[in-house]
Amino acid sequence: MTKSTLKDNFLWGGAVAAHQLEGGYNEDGKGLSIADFMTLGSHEHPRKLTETIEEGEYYPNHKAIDFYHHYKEDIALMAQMGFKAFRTSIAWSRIFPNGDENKPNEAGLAFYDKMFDECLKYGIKPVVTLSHFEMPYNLVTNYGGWSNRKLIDFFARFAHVCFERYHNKVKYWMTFNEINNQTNYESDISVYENSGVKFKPGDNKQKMMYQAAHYELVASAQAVQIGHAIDPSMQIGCMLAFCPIYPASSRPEDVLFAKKAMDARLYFGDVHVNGAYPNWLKAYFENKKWDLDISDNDLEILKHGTVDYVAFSYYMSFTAKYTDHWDYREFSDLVKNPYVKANDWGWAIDPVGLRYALDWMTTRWHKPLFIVENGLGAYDKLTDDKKVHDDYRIEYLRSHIVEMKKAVHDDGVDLMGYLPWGCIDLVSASTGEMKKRYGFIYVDEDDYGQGSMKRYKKDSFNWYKKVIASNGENLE
Ligand code: BGP
Repeated sequence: MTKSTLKDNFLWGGAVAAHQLEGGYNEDGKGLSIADFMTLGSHEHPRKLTETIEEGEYYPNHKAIDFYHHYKEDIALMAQMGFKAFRTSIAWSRIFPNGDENKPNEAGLAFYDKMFDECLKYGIKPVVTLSHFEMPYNLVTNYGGWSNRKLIDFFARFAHVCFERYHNKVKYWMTFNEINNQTNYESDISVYENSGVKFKPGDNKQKMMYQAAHYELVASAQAVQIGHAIDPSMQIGCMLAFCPIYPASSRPEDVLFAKKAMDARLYFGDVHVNGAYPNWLKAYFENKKWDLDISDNDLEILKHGTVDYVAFSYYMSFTAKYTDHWDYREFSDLVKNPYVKANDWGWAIDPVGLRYALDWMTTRWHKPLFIVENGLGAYDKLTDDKKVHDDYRIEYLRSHIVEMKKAVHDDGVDLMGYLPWGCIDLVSASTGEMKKRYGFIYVDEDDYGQGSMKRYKKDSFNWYKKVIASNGENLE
């Protein structure tokens, strides 16, 4: 047999997040999280962020796919596919229902013990995100989310409890999911999901975003130090949403603008990896004359809490055009790329962009990389004989794996693993829909939580099983 491109211990598997699949939103002492206040939306109508749980509204994360009660069955299916790793998050409000308590909720901790044990039983390594769009809601109402410095301590306590409790079971961690998504600060939902910050009219959104992000970066660096002190064998990474931003043309202004737009979206990685803000951003803050709360002690913490690896999601690329300002705005500066197609939600399908991402990050950060999300959201049809013929998903994943292998083989990228998003169908983060499906496993449930909740293997299930068994050599 020829040697495969990917290393022998390459982590094949899949990824999910607690609030998008667990359900059980108020069971065993769980507190309400920000996701519990997000209604069902669609591609056309954004999800509403309500102040209370309103009658007559549907909140899809309350039930999700009820993994809280189905986890054994679901993990058994993942084991059948040959998963080496399973990425999920720990719902912060299961452990600290209000976020600001001194003592954790034992029932919440016990759930993750059982769930991780179930993974380990099959040799599946848990890969865990500490904060994935699901902070306790009390931290929003009583503290203003991450606009408040106090959250650094609350997060440190949460991280400490998780590392202490699970360090023998979980070796791969990430601090904040897609921490850089909030650079899209014109979108209320992005900043709310990342930071629990709700804007009021007249707020300087951009400044508030940088402040909240700073506290998160400090909290992340602190968590890395806490984790390493508890158990140096734990690998603690950051997690970025990587969307290459191509220039719309070879016009020098477009090229420079696209570069600056990428810097703005990815400076988080510079801070996580280098332990310091990049020069351009220091200059930017100075020129803005903002009175940001960034202390010398914070900068020390950043310096000593650099990450072990960089994890990232990759779904799509963007293309940007310079107009009359150098501040990149996701809402107004993006243009359609004529060279790539898009899915039904308008997300560009660009496998070459994945190789670009891997190459770009390796050149810039020289760290091991971990693909912890990638996939195609699509409408699936369950046939009368309970099959799902999702050849479009197979094609999407295959083409991305081909480019991923080129990045390893031709560009020398140090890649830890590949964990496609939503390995089992779950609630969409952006729209709250069930019908935007990613899974290898179909869950019989509609947007309103109706259905048998039965699980069915899609065609992609057997395909992915072969991919894993051959360590990525058999993609047919
Ligand atoms: C990322 C999030 C995930 C996930 C994924 C797909 O931004 O980290 O939580 O949901 O995107 O997005 P969506 O669910 O909106 O299709």
